[in-house]
Amino acid sequence: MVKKREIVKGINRRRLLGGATALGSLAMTSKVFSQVKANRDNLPPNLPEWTPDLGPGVDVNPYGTPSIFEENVIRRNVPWLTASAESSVNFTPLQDLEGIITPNGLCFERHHGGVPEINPADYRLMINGLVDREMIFTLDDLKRFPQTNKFYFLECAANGGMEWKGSQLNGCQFTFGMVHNVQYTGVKLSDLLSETGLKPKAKWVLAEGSDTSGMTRSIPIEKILEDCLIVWAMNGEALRAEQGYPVRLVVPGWEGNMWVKWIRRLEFGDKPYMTREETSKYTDLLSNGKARMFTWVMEAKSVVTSPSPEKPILQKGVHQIRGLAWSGRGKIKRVDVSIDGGKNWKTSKLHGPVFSKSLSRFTFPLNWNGEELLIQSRAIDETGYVQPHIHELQKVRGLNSIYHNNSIATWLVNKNGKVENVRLG
Ligand SMILES: Nc1nc2c(c(=O)[nH]1)N[C@H]1C(S)=C(S)[C@@H](COP(=O)(O)O)O[C@H]1N2
Ligand SMILES: [Mo]
Repeated sequence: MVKKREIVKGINRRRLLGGATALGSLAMTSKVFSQVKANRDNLPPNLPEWTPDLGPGVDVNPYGTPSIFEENVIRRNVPWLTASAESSVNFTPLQDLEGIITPNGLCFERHHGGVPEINPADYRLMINGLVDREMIFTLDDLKRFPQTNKFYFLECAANGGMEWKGSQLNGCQFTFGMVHNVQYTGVKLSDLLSETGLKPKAKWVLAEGSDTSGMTRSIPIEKILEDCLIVWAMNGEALRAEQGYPVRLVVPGWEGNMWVKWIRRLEFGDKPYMTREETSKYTDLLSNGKARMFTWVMEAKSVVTSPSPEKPILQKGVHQIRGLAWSGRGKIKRVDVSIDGGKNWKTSKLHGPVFSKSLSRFTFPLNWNGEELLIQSRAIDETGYVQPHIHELQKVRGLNSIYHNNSIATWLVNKNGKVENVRLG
């Protein structure tokens, strides 16, 4: 491998030349197999070429970025899925992540009307309606309350929606990547409400964003008082602009659409507000022509992140099946793994820490001799709920649904080690 330095926008990046360019352009599955060839001069017992190299020094990259060799680990979108880049979605590269934390730069984004740029000095949160005292808080006001630090997953209700009728997208990223899991820092909404007081008639909240989409959702008061947060930080730093800077709502375990970003107002009322997002959108059309609505909870779900369409098996022998599981009802209790399409199940190893309403990591050892496999995972949460088969969901909801597809996926491992997303009959 030939290596040279060049200055790109003041950042010294190590560029790969020749045979290694496949790594940079490694778009999706077709190129996963182009392995980078090692430069023999760098291998033992030789002194590798990087040893005498002092590197660019500490001032070159004041906000750190991943190694250039990781430039394939990025959010990606599906161009045909949405109308424009402003009203769009991209996906978390789950297949490349370890542990349970999603790095801030890799959290999938879903915007219905672009990303506003909000100067925190101009930020205000208004609380009005059926409260004793209507109030307006600055960001600094919010930070004077006792703070809480919590790990939660956020999953879009449409995650896996394209797979409802059959397998469509051949990637772990595109079929499961509308989920992320970060540590939030903020204030409990119940603490803010101890300042404003609540009228006995207050039963619902309207949460309103300040972006162009006019994002508004109704949330029942029980949920608001149970565990909803107003947050300003994720994974130890300020929220990213695309995740709602400077302040967003956190609705643990419930569909992502309710987690209003760039939140400007909470209005308390005595009934649901029946906004567009909970009547025409985020409802499921059933086969009898009626629609399910207010389907808030994200039920237990899991995914094998490796092997997966993006992570083929490269050699025979021992490997670790790795994956993630989560439930909007609480903690994951167990994850089962099958390598024969669900005929036989074995219990995987669940890695701590296991938080409530957070992603959890599981692994399962696999000794592969080059045979075909049908790999599946099945999550069970602390309430005893078992992740269903797609046919169980279709029986209840018909074939027109998009949202809340938490069914078991199947990865077909071919004899050459390549992996495909398939639907079993
Ligand atoms: N103000 C506002 N809040 C919003 C949205 C939006 O477009 N505007 N999108 C919602 C949807 S549909 C989802 S899935 C989540 C996505 O959060 P993320 O971009 O941090 O992943 O934010 C929700 N909150
Ligand atoms: Mo969403």
